[in-house]
Order: sequence, then C-alpha cells, then structure tokens
Amino acid sequence: MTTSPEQQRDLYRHLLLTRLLEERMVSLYRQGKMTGGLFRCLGQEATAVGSAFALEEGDLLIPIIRDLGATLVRGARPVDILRQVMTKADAPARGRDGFLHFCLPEKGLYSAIAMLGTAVSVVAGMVLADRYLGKKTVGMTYLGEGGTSTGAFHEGINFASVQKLPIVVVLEFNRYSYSTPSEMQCGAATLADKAAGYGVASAIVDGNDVLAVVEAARRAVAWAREGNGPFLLECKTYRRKGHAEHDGQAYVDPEELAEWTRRDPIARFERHLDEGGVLDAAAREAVRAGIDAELDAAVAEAEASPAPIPDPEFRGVRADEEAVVKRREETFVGGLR
Ligand SMILES: Cc1ncc(C[n+]2csc(CCOP(=O)(O)OP(=O)(O)O)c2C)c(N)n1
Repeated sequence: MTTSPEQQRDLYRHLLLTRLLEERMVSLYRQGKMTGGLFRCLGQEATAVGSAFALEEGDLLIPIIRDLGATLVRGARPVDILRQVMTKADAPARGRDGFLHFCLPEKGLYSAIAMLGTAVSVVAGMVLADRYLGKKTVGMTYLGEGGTSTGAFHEGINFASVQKLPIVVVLEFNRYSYSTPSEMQCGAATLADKAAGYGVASAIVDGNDVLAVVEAARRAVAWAREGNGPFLLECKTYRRKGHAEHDGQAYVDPEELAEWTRRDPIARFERHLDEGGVLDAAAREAVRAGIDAELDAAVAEAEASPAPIPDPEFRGVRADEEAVVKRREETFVGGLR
C-alpha cells in the first residue's frame, strides 16, 4: 500500500506539529510554567508519527516518553497537551499529572507506563480482552533499547507470542538510554534479534525515513491483525537531546550529533516532498504558518486555564469517593472545602 500525496501532506503536518509543539514546551519549561520533566523527541519524530499512522480507528496505542508525534496522530489536541503539561484543572488528567499520563481512551490512546517494559503486557492484555469481545484490535506500544533490557519486556513479549496476540512493539533504537550507549545496553547485534527467541516476527527500518516507517508499520500491523502474533519493529533513529531538559548530554560526541543533525527526518522528508512535487516550499511555509497560529492560540488558552483547586483533587480517584469526602469533612471540620 503506497502513501498517497494527501497522506504525505498529512504526515508532514504531523511531523512539523510535533516539532513546533515541542519547541513551545521548551519555552514553557524554561519559564517554569511546565510541571515535571521534558523528554524531547527531537530527531525521532518520524518514528513515532510514521508508526502511529499505520493504525486504524479502534486500535490501541500506548506511547512512551518520546512519542509526542504518536499522541498527535491519534488525535490529541495541542491545547490539551499543553494544559496537561502545565497541570491545569481542565487538562485530561485535571491537573493531577503531566505529559507521561496524558490519555484519551475514546481515541484509543492510553497513557505511558513509567516502569519500562510493562506496557508490553498491558497492551497484550488489552487486545486479549478485545479478542474475547470478537474485535480485531491491534495494539501498538513503544520501547527504547533500555526498555528491552527489562524483565517485563521479555515476560510480556513471551506471553503475547504464546497467545498469538496482535501487538506491534516499536523499538526505538536511538543510541542512548539516559547516558548509556547502546553497545553497553544490548549484547545482541540488533534489538530485532530479540524477536527470534520468542518466535516473533521482526523488521528493521530507517526510523528517520517517515515513509519507510509508515510502510513497515503497515506490514507489521497487517501481520498482527491477520492473527500471526506480535511483531517487533526496530526503528533506527537518534536522540538529539539529552534524556530530559536537565541533561546536558556531555557524554555525546559532537561529531556524532552533527552527523545525525544532517540526517534530520523532517528536512529529509521536505526534500522528498519537493522532488515528488507533493508540497513545495511555499506550500510548506503555509503549513508552518497555520501550525504557528494554532499553537499561539493553544498556548494562550492553556496559560489562561485555571489551576486545579484542592477539592476536585479528591474526586475521580476512588469508587467510594462520596464516603471519603464525607469522612474528610467530618475529620477536618471547615477544612479545605
Ligand atoms: C524499569 C525501569 N527502570 C528505570 C527507569 C528510569 N528510566 C526512565 S527512562 C530511562 C531511560 C530509558 O532508555 P531507553 O529505554 O533506551 O529509551 P529512551 O529514553 O532512549 O527513549 C530510565 C532508565 C524506568 N522508568 N523503569
């Protein structure tokens, strides 16, 4: 299945939106307006955007920290993401949590799971439940090289293989796990090699080539949906920023960084769009201007959103919330309410 010119323009918009939204978050972070860490995906946008693009409506996705692009492809609105990272009362998590736990279940987008590797079992369980309901849902989740070193990853992929569950695990090979280089993380030549031990299919793709990622992910999704079991899709990419904004990445060779900057996935796709006559420089400028305007409005709206107040913090957490609120009132007469 080829990627039509219209789909290519859609991919481009999502790639650029991911980058420009992340730049807005950097600015908010530096102004002290963001809550929690900022884990950037600079240079990896094509992996997250391209893979999520292969899913269909009704499928499930559990991202991890570098998958802002996948979150946007699933239909998250920038204003909601900004409210979430600024822990505003009208954010999806109502100000209780930040980017990691952004989720929109109605769009098949679930929150990342902090314990690396665990998402494999969780997404496997979700599609197993859907199988009982007679649905052909595919679940997609993401892991870096570090994540594939956890016991949870191995248990999850083994279970999914035995049960022939339709999941696609996108392995984001981005050279570093925090400050640990890949050769100190994994003894196998590639992450995809790990699939063989579990009787699972795999492929390796250039994670900075968005069209190649989309096509490989579509094959992986089709394989899983047809009942052949899990698929590990290794995307070779590069983390151009430190683990998070506080990490100055002093352990990175500047030459290596410069080389991967030259391999930037967005600049590369722009050359392709030019050559194919799909979107010329002027049209791309118009896309950027539209995104800038959307983000100006989104930032202003999120900044104007109210901060959470203590009482609702108590709500939506427990099944017996009325009893808890009542007990709290009895204990703290005239307290926070
Ligand atoms: C089981 C577990 N161990 C450690 C951590 C802390 N931690 C969070 S992200 C991270 C680095 C992950 O590296 P990798 O999986 O390669 O992903 P990348 O950050 O490169 O995208 C670590 C050590 C964690 N969240 N879970």
